[in-house]
Amino acid sequence: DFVINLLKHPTFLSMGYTTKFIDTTPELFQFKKRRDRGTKILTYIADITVNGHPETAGRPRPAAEAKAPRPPEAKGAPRPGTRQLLETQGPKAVADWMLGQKKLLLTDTTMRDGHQSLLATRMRSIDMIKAAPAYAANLGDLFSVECWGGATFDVAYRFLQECPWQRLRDIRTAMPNVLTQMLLRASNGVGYTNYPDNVVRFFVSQAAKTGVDVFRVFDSLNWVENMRVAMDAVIEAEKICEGTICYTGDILDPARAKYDLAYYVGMAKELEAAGAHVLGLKDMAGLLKPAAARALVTALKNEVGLPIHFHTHDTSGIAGATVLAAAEAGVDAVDAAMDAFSGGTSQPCLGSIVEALAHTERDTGLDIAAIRRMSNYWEAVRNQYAAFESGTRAPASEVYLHEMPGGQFTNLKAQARSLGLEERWHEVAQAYADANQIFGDIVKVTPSSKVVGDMALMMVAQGLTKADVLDPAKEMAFPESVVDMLKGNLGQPPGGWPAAISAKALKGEAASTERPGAHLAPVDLEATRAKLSAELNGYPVDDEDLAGYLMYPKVFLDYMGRHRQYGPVRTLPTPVFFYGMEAGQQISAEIDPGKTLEIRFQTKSETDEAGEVKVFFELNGQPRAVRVPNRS
Ligand code: BTN
Ligand code: 3PY
Ligand code: ZN
Repeated sequence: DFVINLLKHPTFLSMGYTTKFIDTTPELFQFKKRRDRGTKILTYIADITVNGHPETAGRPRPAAEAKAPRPPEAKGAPRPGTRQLLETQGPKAVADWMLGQKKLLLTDTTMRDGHQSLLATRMRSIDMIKAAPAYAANLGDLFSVECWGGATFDVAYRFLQECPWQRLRDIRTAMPNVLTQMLLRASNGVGYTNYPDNVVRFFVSQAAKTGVDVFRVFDSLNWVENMRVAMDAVIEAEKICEGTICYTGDILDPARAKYDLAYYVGMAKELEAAGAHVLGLKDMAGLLKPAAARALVTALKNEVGLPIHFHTHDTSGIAGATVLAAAEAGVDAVDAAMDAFSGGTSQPCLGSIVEALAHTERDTGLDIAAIRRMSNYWEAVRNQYAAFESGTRAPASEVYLHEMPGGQFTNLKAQARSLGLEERWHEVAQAYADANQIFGDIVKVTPSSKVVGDMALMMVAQGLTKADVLDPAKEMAFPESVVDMLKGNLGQPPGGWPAAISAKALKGEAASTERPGAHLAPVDLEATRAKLSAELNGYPVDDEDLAGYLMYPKVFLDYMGRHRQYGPVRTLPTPVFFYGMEAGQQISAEIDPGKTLEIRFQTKSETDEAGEVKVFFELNGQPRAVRVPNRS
């Protein structure tokens, strides 16, 4: 009959997948679909309530008395900001505006690097989107809000069961006046490997359409040649191209002459010639010391005509001083994280930078009271993610030894723990430094940093010294990522790869010195879309889905499979997403604008003979029960 036909209809079968169907689905389907999504979301809550979330098992729990985060009130309508300047006059006008003023401009990194560096990238979209109206209304003088890219893209699909594109769209809608900023790993997109040129172009074009305004583009070996495809795509989309230098070594240390002042000035000129609108200076590990910042920023301001945007990490505890030195030397913009998400492996403290510069030539003009209110919200948000805290308690000058990026530090620590090497962390740090020297002293940032980390863990696990690794007579199996990098698949470092380690790891296999994208065949986008759609029972694959799949095929498919089972779980409050519900608790989940589910958890049964638990809810006042397996 009609209902059966409807259920078998390919469009209906596929509906469970999408998060965008209100735009595309005829009214006819609305009722059935809504009920269906209700059941899915109850199934998720029931499963987590009975079995717990695999990601928080055995981890510290948020304090029982922790307050629910309440975003600050948005005071008044948003005033036109940097976004309107970009929209009306284009990227060059934004760059000129940056150069033409004395204020130190600030980017807030809380929604990207802040939680990537402190909470293993686990912040959920709902916690960001709730803050966005207050940013628009009260903090419209920020230069930009970094809220996309880096590791957030795959973590959203992989661990948070949500669509990264939807996050971007929602933030953009709720914050229409401040520039949104993303971190793009050039030819590595938001992944760990070089993608074909047409995939990089497709990804950038879609990111621009969905809502990214500023693209910070870097290459993990500082190879400008390998940045051009991504930079050109940003320029073509008429968005702001922040061509970026990754900082490593120490320009003031004669023993690290490979990366001296002349090296950075030379790279800056290459980026300027490649069409960058803004020059990014990305100190991903927090190695730039105050005196070096003064020298570097002064030289860059003298030698290139672009505004300079400085990014650092506070792992050593001294990043605030570096920011102030850079500001004195005339840097145009800097990154900082809202107080509650600052310090340690994250960015320096935004509120303190604002205070330090108040009533000086570089006064930021930002409303410090608005910053405090926003940070209070972020403090309550952070409390919900206790399971993902790294436990790092103090600044560490050891960062100048190992040079690990802030975003990698806690990850590598967790990897070391899982290999039983947690007690030997300081050996891992030394091995990381040794592995860097084995590769000829390279820039370490995603994905090159992961390769150095893999090598370091292998050295500690197998008790290998740098001399052992370099000894041609000593046999060993190198990590796959090391072999891949030495083959040239991430590109070329300055001076090329050292001959000795290449010969040993590649065992005579040839290495390429070409740009990897030059010999990667273009992907047939329409054929891929058709194949993916077929694999998903006819689900209409749009450009965002396709771009996500092209970056991470398996991660995307797994996400879609879980989405079909659990529905729009991104709308659940964070404590419910990670811990389920308490008997008698009631929550609201806004599954579409204006369409809210009222969910009350009543009770659950004992586990039956089939190993299942029956979980009783009220959904919008109606009793509902779902059964889930007891896997605990
Ligand atoms: C993951 O893939 O590890 C995280 C995504 C959530 C998986 C869901 S959570 C409810 C259910 N229980 C599990 O053990 N996996 C799924
Ligand atoms: C990333 O690529 O995710 C980074 O944060 C690099 O610093
Ligand atoms: Zn960073």
